[in-house]
Amino acid sequence: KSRFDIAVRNTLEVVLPEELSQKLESGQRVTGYLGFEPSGLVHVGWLIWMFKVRDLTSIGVDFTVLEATWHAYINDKLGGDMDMIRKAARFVRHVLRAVGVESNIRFVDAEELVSNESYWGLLLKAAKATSLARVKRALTIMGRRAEEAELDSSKVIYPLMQVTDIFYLGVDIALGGMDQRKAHMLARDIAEKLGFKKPIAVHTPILTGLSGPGRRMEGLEVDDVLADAKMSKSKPETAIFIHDSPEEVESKVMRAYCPPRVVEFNPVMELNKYLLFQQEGFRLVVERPEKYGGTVVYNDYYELERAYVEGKLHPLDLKKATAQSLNKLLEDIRRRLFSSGEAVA
Ligand code: NAL
Repeated sequence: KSRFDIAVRNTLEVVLPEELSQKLESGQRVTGYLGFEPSGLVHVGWLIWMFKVRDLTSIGVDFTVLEATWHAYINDKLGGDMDMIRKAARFVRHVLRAVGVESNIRFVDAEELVSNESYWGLLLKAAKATSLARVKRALTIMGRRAEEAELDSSKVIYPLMQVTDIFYLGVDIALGGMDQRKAHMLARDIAEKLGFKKPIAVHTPILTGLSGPGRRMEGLEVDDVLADAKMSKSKPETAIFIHDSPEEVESKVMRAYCPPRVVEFNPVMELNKYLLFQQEGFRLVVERPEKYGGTVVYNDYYELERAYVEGKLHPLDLKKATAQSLNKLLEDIRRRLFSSGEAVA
């Protein structure tokens, strides 16, 4: 596999692929980064970007992880308690290590960034180059709707901070879930005007929450649908956390939205596609009594998808097998977390 192939596997989009391949082939040092809001708990959707950080660092990208502490404060995480937010950020470092991210990585926090005096001038320049309407539309990057810009005025500053972070760190690659594309596209659009390089945006899939997409999706832009339907810590009933007990994982998967034959916004199928089948050599083993077709093994995701869409695999059987495999994956991560003595969030 080429470095490019490794960089783009399990992504939904790269803006632009040509820029990425050129950068990777240039022989120059390549930098990348991702920001996250520390919120205490880590759900399985985060494993998707963590695996991608592992991919990028494994091909030699120098990666910065931004612990977006002030951003979490603005977004009302952990009751706005900065001490808690900081602790939650440190915990995520241990999870990243347990996932196998070890080299080519450094961590910075938002407090460090904003303590630099040039940060604020940059933020004002980004604000000058951006309409209020566009900032409001970008609020989906905080998992909120545009109207929520009115809640308190710090919310309007958040998207501007995020693009400022990108310019300030001057990285080649901005990695994030698909829900972050409005920040990344904004950064790309105003970069030239402000004299910065355009970040190459790499977007990973967003897991649908366990209760399914819910509200009607007609007339909404795809990023707004994602922001609304995604698995989220702020809606705990929609999420599987890495510290959930095997019984909890099983009962959550068994209760999940999983319409027969439908793969769109089906969180159980997505767990297979974006997490389980992303592991080297993974196979999904579905154990069924002989009268229901007997045990069947799927060697790749598309085999599974075909069987599911054709109605050859019942949601209940899919759920059982998925829960079992997910528990195995989480068990490995938890074991490595425990052995580093950092099991408690
Ligand atoms: C992601 C977040 C915060 C700041 C960032 C800065 C640069 C690149 C990515 C960043 C967190 C993200 C979230 N908005 O809600 O998870």
